[in-house]
Amino acid sequence: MTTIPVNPELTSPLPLGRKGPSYLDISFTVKSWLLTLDHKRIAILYLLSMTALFIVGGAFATMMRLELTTPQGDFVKAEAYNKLFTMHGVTMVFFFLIPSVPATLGNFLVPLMIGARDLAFPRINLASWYLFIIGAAFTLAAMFAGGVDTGWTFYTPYSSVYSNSQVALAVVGIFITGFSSVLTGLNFIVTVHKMRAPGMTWFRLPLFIWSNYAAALIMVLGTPVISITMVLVAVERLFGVGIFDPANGGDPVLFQHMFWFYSHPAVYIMVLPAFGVISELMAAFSRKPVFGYKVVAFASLAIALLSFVVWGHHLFTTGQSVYAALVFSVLSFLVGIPTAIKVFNWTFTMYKGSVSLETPMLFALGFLGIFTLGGLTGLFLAAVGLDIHLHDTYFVVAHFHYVMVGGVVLAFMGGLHYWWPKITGRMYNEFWGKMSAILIFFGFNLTFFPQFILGYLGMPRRYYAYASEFQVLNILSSAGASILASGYLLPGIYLAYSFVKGPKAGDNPWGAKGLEWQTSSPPPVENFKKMPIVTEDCYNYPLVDPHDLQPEDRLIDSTTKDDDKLKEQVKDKLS
Ligand code: HEM
Ligand SMILES: [Cu+2]
Repeated sequence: MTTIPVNPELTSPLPLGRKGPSYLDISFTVKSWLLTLDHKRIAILYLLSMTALFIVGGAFATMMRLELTTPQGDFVKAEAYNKLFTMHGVTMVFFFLIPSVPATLGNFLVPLMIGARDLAFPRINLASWYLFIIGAAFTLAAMFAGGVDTGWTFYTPYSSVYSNSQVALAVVGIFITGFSSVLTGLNFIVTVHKMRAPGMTWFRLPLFIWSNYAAALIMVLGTPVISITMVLVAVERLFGVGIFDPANGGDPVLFQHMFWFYSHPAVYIMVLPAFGVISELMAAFSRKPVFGYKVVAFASLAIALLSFVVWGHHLFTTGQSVYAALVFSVLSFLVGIPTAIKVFNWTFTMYKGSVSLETPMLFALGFLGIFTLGGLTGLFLAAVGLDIHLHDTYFVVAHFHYVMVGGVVLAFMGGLHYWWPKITGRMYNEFWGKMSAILIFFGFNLTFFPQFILGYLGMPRRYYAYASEFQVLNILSSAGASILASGYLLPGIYLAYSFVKGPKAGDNPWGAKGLEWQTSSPPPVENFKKMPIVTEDCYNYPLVDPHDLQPEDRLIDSTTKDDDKLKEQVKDKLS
């Protein structure tokens, strides 16, 4: 078993980490944050910067939905609209969805969950954040310098030769951010291999770790491809070398192969860590081990591998050969198998469990419904014949928002609420949390479900104006978007309030399993005061009726100075 050299000072059995400052309290200067090597602080830096970028991307979306409430272009003209949807897509995909769960929750939790004191390479972790910020700065600069109008997919030769917008700046930004992603992936892989606490065998790893590990493999193997692709676009653009432009002897479809060879797996960089969050939530709020633990773990790896061989389903309408289309279609259907296994296993986890519907679980249930619909509509698109009809319509827009925004953001919100007391040491307001989950669920469906119908009826994507027969459904969609936006804004308010004034949370407010709940909230700098030793499988829940766990039980009387009393209190709550 792997053992880690432990500072003898840290092995003294301090009671529940009440002594010694937490990672938040140790020092609060700007310098201590910007130069921190602590994975927990770096996670917070990511959380703050990604929230800001999410707001930027959201502002563009608001303007698009405003434009689309009427059939004519009243609010912005065609060119401005092209820039809006491009910048919305670029910000959301490259700077929010891809890094979101791994860089925030993953960064915070991977070391804690495996009983390590940090990631394997803390300095590289900090460097990853700086690369992310520099990349984002370049791309934002492109927006302020006049915007980009190619769509987030940068299809050539338009992007490489003909567009006169700020493509070069934007692709440089994406190129730099790619390094951040590769370094984070490497850090996770090495950490999971090398830093597990004694007794933490591979098959005792929480499923959140398995899914982040699988996503890290994709990050490391796939990201260099998109980075090279972006360099090639810039080279053709700046130096006129014929790579993708047929007028110069290039091949525009080559770009699509390279782009989707990364960008399809990338959807699993987004969604696998989200799957991991859902596994943790299902176990904790059903108080049962995840049904079929090993199958779910291997399903993550299977998804990661299969994700690399289906990119051609984005090229069905490019004149690809019938045989290629057939193979890509069949392979795409295969990805559905491990994914469906996960959905079934989460559902079985709830069966005969003691399910309690706290905010994180509401988000998880919303995820299950929305993600399943998103995945099933992927099967429609993977069927070549249907895709010829649905390609480049709003059906595709609805599909990927169901999986990515519905799936990933709901899981992210569920995870953020679940681990919030651990991250901040304080409880959020349950009533407002539930309100947010409900608003997001209804707002989301009202926004995107009409788009399935619009696409099926033939409304093309990426247009600033449309035939007037599509107006009713578009108004519904815009109305839904404003409900959705309010659902996203709420947590910004009550979580910020909780951080300052929320009631103090206990070390394990949910009575959950997992090493992260065995240290204090918020954790000390070195994560654990005592080296944890793992003696049982994860999700080994004691048989307690969770309905006995009242909201007050989630809080510990922090005024008690008596450590033994505190220990008793925690024990009572856990047994
Ligand atoms: C698991 C999460 C998934 C995510 C995050 C995801 C994401 C996306 C995205 C971003 C697009 C739009 C690309 C564009 O802008 O053109 C897309 C399109 C597509 N997706 Fe998915 N997808 C997922 C699952 C699936 C599955 C399971 C399948 C097949 C079984 C699938 C099949 C397709 C196809 C065929 C298209 C192309 C449609 C077209 O452009 O005509 N997707 N997906
Ligand atoms: Cu794909």
